Amino acid sequence: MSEFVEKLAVCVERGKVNKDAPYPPDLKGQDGADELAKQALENGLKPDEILEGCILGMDRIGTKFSQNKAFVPELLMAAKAMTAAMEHLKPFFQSGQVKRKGTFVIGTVAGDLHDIGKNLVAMVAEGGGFEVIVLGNDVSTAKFLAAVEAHPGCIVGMSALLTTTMVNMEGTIKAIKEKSPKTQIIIGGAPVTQEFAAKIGADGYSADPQGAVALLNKKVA
Ligand code: B1M
Repeated sequence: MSEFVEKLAVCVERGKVNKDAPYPPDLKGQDGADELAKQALENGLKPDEILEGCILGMDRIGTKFSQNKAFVPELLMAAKAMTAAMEHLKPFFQSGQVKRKGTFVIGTVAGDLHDIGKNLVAMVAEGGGFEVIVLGNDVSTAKFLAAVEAHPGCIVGMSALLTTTMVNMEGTIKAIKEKSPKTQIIIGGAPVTQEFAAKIGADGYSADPQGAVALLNKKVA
């Protein structure tokens, strides 16, 4: 791995957005993900190598988060740093030169306004190399169905934070499977369990964002 890629991975993991960013204090004044991604391209690194560095950094922070060794603000800063680097890669994604691993459509189910956890999953999935379509919260079955139609081959993610809304997942899964039996659906959220996921016909369950990305990786392998 090139020095740039490792440095970029460290910036994403530590949430170092750019040179001016005061966070994290021990990296103050040093180049961040923004400058490093730009320099890497100028030095002839391939865009997918740069993406690899970002994915590595997100993977490291995501794993720490799963192990309770990192917390929500650190994950948010990592996502911000990753976004800064990805800005430089945008033209390569748009031209098709760099390919995403797959498309992940995610939303919080109908009746549920909680969206912090879902947003974290979305950020880590993007950091894991997926194109992520965020449908928002209180997402109706019709909206999930429209997204599945608009993004053929996508994997669907559903989040719920309330015991009263997690039950809505079942009907949405049923409707998606009826229309598009091959669509893979993964679910999560504080009250959701593996047992519940199996009972309602979901194709996977994860308790945290990193686990969700591991599921996505398995599904596109
Ligand atoms: Co609400 N709320 N809330 N709330 N709220 C809870 C969830 C609650 C546990 C609080 C409590 O009573 N102790 C309780 C639910 C009880 C239950 O059903 N068992 C509750 C309630 C009752 C309510 C209202 C009904 C309150 C009322 O109005 N009487 C109401 C419902 C509104 C609605 O949705 N229709 C309500 C409203 C709200 C706010 C709008 C004020 C606000 C949400 C703001 C927002 O999201 N923009 C809010 C908040 C913030 C919370 C708490 C405090 C925090 C939730 C959160 O963001 N956690 C929460 C209590 C708590 O958790 N301490 C509570 C942090 C987040 C990172 O974790 O979302 O679990 P989480 O996501 C995790 C994992 O679950 C996982 O990854 C994330 C990162 O680790 N994950 C996935 C999530 N989705 C995943 C999907 C995956 C995989 C993993 O694959 C697809």
